[in-house]
Amino acid sequence: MTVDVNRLLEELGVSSEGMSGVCASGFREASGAELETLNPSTGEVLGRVRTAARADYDAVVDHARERFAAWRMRPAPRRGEVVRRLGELLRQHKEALGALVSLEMGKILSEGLGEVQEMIDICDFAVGLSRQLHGLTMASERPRHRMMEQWHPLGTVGVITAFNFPVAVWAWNVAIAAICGDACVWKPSPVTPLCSVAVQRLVEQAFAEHEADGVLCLAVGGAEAGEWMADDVRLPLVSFTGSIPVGRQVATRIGSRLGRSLLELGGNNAVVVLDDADLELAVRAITFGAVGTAGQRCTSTRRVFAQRGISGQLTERLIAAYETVRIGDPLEEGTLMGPLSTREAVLRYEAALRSAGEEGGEVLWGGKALDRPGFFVEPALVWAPRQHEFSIAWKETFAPILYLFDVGDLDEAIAAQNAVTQGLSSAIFTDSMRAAEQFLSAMGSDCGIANVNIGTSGAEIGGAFGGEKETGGGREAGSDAWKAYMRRQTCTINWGSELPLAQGVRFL
Ligand code: UN1
Repeated sequence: MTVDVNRLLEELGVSSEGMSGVCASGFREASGAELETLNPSTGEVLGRVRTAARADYDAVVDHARERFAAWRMRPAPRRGEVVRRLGELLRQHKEALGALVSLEMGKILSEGLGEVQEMIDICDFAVGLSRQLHGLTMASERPRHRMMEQWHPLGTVGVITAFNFPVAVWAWNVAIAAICGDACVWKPSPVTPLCSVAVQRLVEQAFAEHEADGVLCLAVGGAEAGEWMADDVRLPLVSFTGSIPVGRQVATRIGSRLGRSLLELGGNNAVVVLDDADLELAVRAITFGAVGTAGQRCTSTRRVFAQRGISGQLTERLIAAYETVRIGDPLEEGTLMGPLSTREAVLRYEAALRSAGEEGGEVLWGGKALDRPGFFVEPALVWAPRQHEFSIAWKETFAPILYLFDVGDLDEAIAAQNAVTQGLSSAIFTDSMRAAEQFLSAMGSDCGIANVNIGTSGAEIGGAFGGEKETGGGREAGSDAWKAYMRRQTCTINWGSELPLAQGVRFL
């Protein structure tokens, strides 16, 4: 299907003429090197975006910091009104933005639209939350004293996002940070700059209408711009979504200046399938988890631990499901798997499958790059030997490769699942209440997300999203994840006429 990128950009308010001149932020033209973005379905150039040079980046951060001074004094429910407007604009432009995500990132249209829906949902959530940034009142041990905590805006937040969710992860961070009273500077992935420019145009419209322009800024750039942010003492918090190796570097740099980091790094997510599982559900969930988004979600299913009684049947049914997966143009109706995002990703896919073969894995389905333009591969199902003898399964390969392991029982499955260094998402398929509860218990899954009878990917925004161990420990989106974007202040007020000291200390 031919979708004209210029038409999409125009619908989103971005003039294609100006593309080479954008975009540090609305108020300033960028002057850094030009970035080429490719259509992963064809390998052809989709557009060019000028990156922020160091001077542009510095000006953008200073600008956002100036705007923060006023923004933090706007009452939170009034800040919510601006985010509500952004949500309305996203609703209006859902089709065009969803299609642009599909075109530039390569996920199928229904997932592109789903990603924009996730943005709309988090805006709605943030609007409600803007009236609920509650603190506690604590009982003071001293007479005629009151203790309370309050939450204040933190400052200007750096948000570094990945190519695989080029717009939704930004929204999780920024919709919440904005109602919390923070200003933000966004550095998107250099693989998907057009998506970020389009979102920034909608942001500028919503925020200008409410006299809040410049609160949310954009600085397009590559790894170097990420380092500027990590080292930048003007940014009290940097939220980073990306790989574990890069996250380690980012966290180390932020840590050395004693800044705060919010990390959402890789996963190596497993599904446990017990003998009593509803295989219909398990097969659909595993196929979506492993093949959906071409295996490029941090929540993608990478490992399956199947109990021996059903492992043969499960494997057969997975092969049958994989046979029906149509690979192709992500914008075409009926396609279930688009391309990988880059040529390098195809090489990493091939290298992982070579290692799997060398270590005794057997490819049961797929496993080859497609001989056509663009970065297409087949989804791969790999029968794997024991996990501790199969080192490739300990790493996250951002591609549709699924390793299938046999296990004897639930304890063995949980131990194998938890053995890896990542800890993002996990799932169990069982009809046994006891097994499900054990999986969710303190001796169960060690991941930030643990599901029963649904897969590892596709979390809703209402929960806190993130994971343990090398996944980085950060939590974004719903629940009380907003606290990461604010500073907590504990206040004790003496309304009496004496000065009793705490802990019974006597002095003077
Ligand atoms: C990511 O891959 O970085 O749970 C985020 C999911 C999506 C978000 C994934 N809601 O799969």
